[in-house]
Amino acid sequence: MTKKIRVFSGIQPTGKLHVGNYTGALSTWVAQQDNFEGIYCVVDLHALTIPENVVPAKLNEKVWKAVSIYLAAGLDPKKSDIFIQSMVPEHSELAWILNCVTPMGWLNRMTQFKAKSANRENVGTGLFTYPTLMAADILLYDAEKVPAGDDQKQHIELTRDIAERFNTMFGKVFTIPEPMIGKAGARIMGLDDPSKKMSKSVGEVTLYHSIGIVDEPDLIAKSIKKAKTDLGPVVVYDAAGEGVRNLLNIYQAVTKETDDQVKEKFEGKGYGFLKKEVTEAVCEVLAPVRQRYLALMEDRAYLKSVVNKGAEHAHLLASKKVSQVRDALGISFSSPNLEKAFFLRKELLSKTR
Ligand code: AQP
Repeated sequence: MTKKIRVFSGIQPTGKLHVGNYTGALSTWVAQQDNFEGIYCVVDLHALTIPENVVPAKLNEKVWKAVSIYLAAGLDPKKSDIFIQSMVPEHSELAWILNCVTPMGWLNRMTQFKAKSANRENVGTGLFTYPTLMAADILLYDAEKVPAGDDQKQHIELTRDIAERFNTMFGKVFTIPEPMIGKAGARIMGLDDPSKKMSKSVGEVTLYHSIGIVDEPDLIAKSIKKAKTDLGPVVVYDAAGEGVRNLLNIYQAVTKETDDQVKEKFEGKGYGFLKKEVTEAVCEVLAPVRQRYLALMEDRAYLKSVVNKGAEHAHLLASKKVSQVRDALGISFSSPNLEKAFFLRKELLSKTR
């Protein structure tokens, strides 16, 4: 039997998960789950990087919603590990170590930091070092591929640079991962402003900005109806402006039709027809996900059993990797009471959750 390729990916529970998260990430995870050894987590520690947006009770709920969406989209916990990032403390430990080997100049170049820190008065250091936590997420598991949307390409390239730098300085510890970015659906833009990426946090507060993965079909239809199009009356495929291009892209990402098929279907057609077809195609894919999601949200015990199992395996892999890292750095000291401390912490957590 050939060894499966190990992949890691995650989504931040920062708002309303949208069709871009589905086409850019989730749908690839699901499509490849028989071929890959998948490790997928809800990256709640990343969601702390803009603390003004953190409302504890809401964050907790968003984490469970994201777990439900992973499962409702078709991830099978028998085939992939599904867990919550903060359940595995090695993510934070490795992130600190990687912060120490990452030059500030590398982080300064990150376009997502520039975009997310712009017009913000208080920018936490966590937002600046977000990419090193992401590098830790990936490198902890020796992931060979990282399926993600186009916006994460720069962070995955940085992860490769950090891993190579560490390996050169302290010996070969990390596998160098590769980005796995699809074509259609790797960058879905906002319906209300197609010059900007569709975003979870914007979608949560701005009606008709996004298509939520578990939005009601009526809301999806209304949002697409209100989507910005071009000035001309009909679709001109090769010269489509950003609004029409975005709708064509969404259609292609959910139907998997070829460029030629999409062109033939919409060339010279009015925007009303385009919007109707996009709505039907999106609802066909997302309506069953919504049904499964609603049922899963009623079964917290099952969700907990899934993430417990996923975290147990992830923790095993992560603790091995951190031991290697500590050995390489000469800091392999362990507290004699570590196991007892972990046990106590587990007890406390199970009482508070
Ligand atoms: N608009 C998008 N089109 C295609 N893929 C996208 N992804 C995100 N937005 C789009 C992909 O979804 C995965 C999870 O994203 P993330 O949680 O890491 O955060 P993000 O890229 O910062 O996503 P958002 O939606 O823009 O969140 P907020 O609003 O919280 O900042 C990744 O694979 C990402 O590429």
